[in-house]
Amino acid sequence: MILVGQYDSPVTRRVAVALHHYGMPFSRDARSIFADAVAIGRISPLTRVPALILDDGEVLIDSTAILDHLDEQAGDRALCPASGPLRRQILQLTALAQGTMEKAVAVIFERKFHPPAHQSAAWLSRCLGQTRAGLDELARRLVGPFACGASLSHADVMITTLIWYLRDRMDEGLSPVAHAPLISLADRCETLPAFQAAAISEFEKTPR
Ligand SMILES: N[C@@H](CCC(=O)N[C@@H](CS)C(=O)NCC(=O)O)C(=O)O
Repeated sequence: MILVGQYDSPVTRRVAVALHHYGMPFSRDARSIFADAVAIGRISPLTRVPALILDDGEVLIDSTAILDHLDEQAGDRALCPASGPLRRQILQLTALAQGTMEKAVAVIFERKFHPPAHQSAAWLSRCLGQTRAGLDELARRLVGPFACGASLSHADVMITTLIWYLRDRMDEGLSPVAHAPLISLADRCETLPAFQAAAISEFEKTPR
């Protein structure tokens, strides 16, 4: 399998963490969605990452759909049970963290693609508010010791890759006080072998 995408993409990194956690061998295509947009667009029609190229050449897109396939292969080791209330809880918390990432990305892309005079203050303020609301709600819903209880799940992975992204890219949004439980969960997860194996190399950190 080939995982397409750089690890500064929280959704790409969450697939990588799951692959390492499941012990599934894979190689990387770490070309950039910006510098290598044409090449990435040939693999992934929306020019977005992650994509996962399976051994028979089939290309899967979208982290949630990719993980759905990997979880099926992982069986009992899956980071989300196949059914039941815990599955619902994990999927909801993961969706909240993923949605929070999308609102942060909207802020970062507005600033990246528009010079300050052309940026919409109303849009930035809305997206920043949504980012903060997502973080507040995530902090409120954490169960402990992991996000949804006793074991690591996709929710922990998405929260951890999100926190890395926010710390790297935005000076506002993440509060060391209000969001302390999220930060300490992420710091703990970052020490686990699957996260360390998916560490972010210097070359894949987009300059601010
Ligand atoms: N829902 C998708 C989101 C994918 C996504 O937005 N990826 C970003 C990187 S974090 C991307 O490739 N953006 C490039 C673009 O939208 O032009 C997933 O979970 O895989």
